[in-house]
Amino acid sequence: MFTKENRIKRQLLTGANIEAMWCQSASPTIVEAAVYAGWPIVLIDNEHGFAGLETTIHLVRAVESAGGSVIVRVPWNDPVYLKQILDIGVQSLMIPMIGTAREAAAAVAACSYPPRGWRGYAAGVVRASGYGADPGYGRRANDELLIIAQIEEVRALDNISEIGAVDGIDMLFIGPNDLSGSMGRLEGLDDPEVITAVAEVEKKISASGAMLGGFPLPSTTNEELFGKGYRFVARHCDVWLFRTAAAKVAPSK
Ligand code: 3PY
Ligand code: MG
Repeated sequence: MFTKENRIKRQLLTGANIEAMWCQSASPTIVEAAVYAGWPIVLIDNEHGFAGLETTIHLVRAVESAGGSVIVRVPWNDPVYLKQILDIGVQSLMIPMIGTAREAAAAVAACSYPPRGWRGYAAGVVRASGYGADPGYGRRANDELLIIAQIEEVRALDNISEIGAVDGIDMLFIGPNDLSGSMGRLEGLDDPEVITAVAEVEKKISASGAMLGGFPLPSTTNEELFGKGYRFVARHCDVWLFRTAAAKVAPSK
């Protein structure tokens, strides 16, 4: 019988740290190749990547066919898009720009079947249940969710402990690019004030009870971040890897 457990959530709960490659390209071929190249987790970016819902389903199939798992960053904390992404079988979600506990709770409710939330129900026919092949999907779906809220605005900084305490929020992921922008220092990832702010956010998240994740500052290595208690780091991106590799062999260097 078809059953699908959230392998990424299991890994994190058993204490393993994870890394993922961002997918901006919307290319099923590239994400499939990434898994075969040793990236079992692909972070499909629907916020800044090109893929919408109908392409994302092909990206998910490509990653899964190679034996990998996906996290999808949705464009916004939008209950309509969240339920559609869940119905195509995505269990691990990253939601940008969460600034308050109320917004975090709304995200959890949008992703959860009643009584925890108000996700619309079509479990008998959606891809998430194997089009009905898994009659237990509706009962288990809430437990298999991994919800990652991004902390990336000044307005969130005083609310981190409340956001991290929201039932159903598993991880808080720092977005230093948007955080620097909201501080009036866009592209200032080397700015001492941005570096200090990120360090303060790291401390607050670690004290909140939620897991800590993030996109590294240029001055830090992934190993340093894991040493500081990060559980998830996503640094490399498919189109950047391709561009840098292509530039090395380009005829006009
Ligand atoms: C940010 O830095 O703003 C992010 O969202 C992570 O890429
Ligand atoms: Mg961001």
